[in-house]
Amino acid sequence: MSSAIPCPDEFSAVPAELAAFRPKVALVLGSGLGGFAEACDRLFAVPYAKIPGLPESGVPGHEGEFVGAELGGVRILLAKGRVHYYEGHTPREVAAQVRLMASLGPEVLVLTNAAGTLNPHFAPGGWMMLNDHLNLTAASPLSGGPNFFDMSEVYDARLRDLFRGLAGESGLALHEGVYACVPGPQYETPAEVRMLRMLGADAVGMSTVFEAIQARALGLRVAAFSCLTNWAAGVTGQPLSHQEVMETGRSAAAALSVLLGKAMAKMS
Ligand code: 8IG
Repeated sequence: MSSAIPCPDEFSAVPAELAAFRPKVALVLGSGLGGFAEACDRLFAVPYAKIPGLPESGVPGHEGEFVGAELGGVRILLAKGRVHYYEGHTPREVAAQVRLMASLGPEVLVLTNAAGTLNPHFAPGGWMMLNDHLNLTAASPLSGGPNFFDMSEVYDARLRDLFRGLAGESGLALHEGVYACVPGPQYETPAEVRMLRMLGADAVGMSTVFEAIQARALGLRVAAFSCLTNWAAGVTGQPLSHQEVMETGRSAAAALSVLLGKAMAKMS
């Protein structure tokens, strides 16, 4: 059990309900995945805007609130919405949400995102569990320390075993692969997509990696999932739309809810 990390001075006034909550699991919901919250028994909600020190998002589909809830009899803290590097926030600001959640003492952080698929065997509409990442932003939330942090197992192998087993039992096709994080905000050119495939990436997106780095540096065990919403540019010749991303996310959220619900009691 990881002990609660003292809430850093950067959050001067955390609303009482949130400050007193002791989640076992923290979960960040990405684009279009906010619907997951409906699968949980909601205890309270706190809009990000009520938490001084937390940056605010302006992207549609990122509602911007913490929800304290129960799922499978386990306390879970949901972060509905995140801020992104491409909005002009620093990597440290992007990871502020994780530092706040970590201060409440969860053992596990589950990160979700919407991403483009680069792997011809991973069709849109499916889920990919991250087994590693490529940080292609040339930036880090740990700038200034801790330095030389070990990154040999960012995405916890035991959690991956757990999720792989549960997905198999429930007939959910769960791919596993490498997520490349790019700065954005624009999508890739076809040449960039070819480059990413040569580098060994299976999916590409603009989030998650700073949060995973921050969480590991604070001693949390991390699992992460990409909802594959589109073929990356140039794979099919179709242009990408944010609308399509949101719709695919909503229907795929149900499948992940089932998986997380089953995993909840076993994540220790
Ligand atoms: I959803 O194809 C989603 N996010 N960079 N490329 C990048 N980010 C994405 C993509 C994509 N799809």
